[in-house]
Amino acid sequence: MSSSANILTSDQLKAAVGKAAAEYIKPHLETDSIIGVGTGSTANCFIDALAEFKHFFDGAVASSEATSERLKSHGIPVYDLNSVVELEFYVDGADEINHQLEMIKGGGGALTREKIVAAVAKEFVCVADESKLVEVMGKFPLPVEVIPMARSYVAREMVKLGGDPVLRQGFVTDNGNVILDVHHFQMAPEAKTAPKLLEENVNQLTGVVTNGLFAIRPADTLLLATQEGVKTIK
Ligand code: ABF
Repeated sequence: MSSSANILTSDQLKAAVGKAAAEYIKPHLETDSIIGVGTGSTANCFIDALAEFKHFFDGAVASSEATSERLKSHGIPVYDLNSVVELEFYVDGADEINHQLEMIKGGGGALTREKIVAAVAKEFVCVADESKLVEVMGKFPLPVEVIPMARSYVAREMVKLGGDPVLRQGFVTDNGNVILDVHHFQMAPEAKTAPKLLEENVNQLTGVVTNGLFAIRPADTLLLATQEGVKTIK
């Protein structure tokens, strides 16, 4: 048998980390607990694993319509964030994450709702496979959610900041806005486009709803699926 037979596929890594996240939060669940749940294929694996424990907690807040549907299909009640005071955990994937646990998110277009739910949660648990862990972020284009009438203005400002914006074609967010995917930002710690600074500067532009950098509020915990197993990084 060749050694490649033992290499886990991307789907197997996602399934492993989804299960690990459900097990990570399980000891903290109370019958009245509400969990924040993210969007994407890794978050979907978490939802599927969480369903096994659905009798140990009350319900969830979803970061997208797609997640809401998936939670409901498992019989997990979905709450509006405005009716919830506290979320112990928010579990979600990322497009890139660095060693400071700062992330680029929003490849799936749900960045604004993801950032809102994350803001309420006490602990942000990022679930990712090892392909997402990088030294310097920026290879993955930074998603920026923009009010439609501000699209061209914000695109010109992105160019001034050194980025290369591309309108995500045929895509409207759950909030009725458009996404600019901004390429070529180099987010080295000493750069003018270092993650926290860039997050702040892009968010200050009129017409920007939010951007996909999660650096001001990074993840608290990274569950990283590797070929050697799931690692917990704080
Ligand atoms: C969400 O899902 C996003 O913020 C990110 O864009 C994406 C990652 O998706 P996947 O887990 O499918 O790679 O968490």
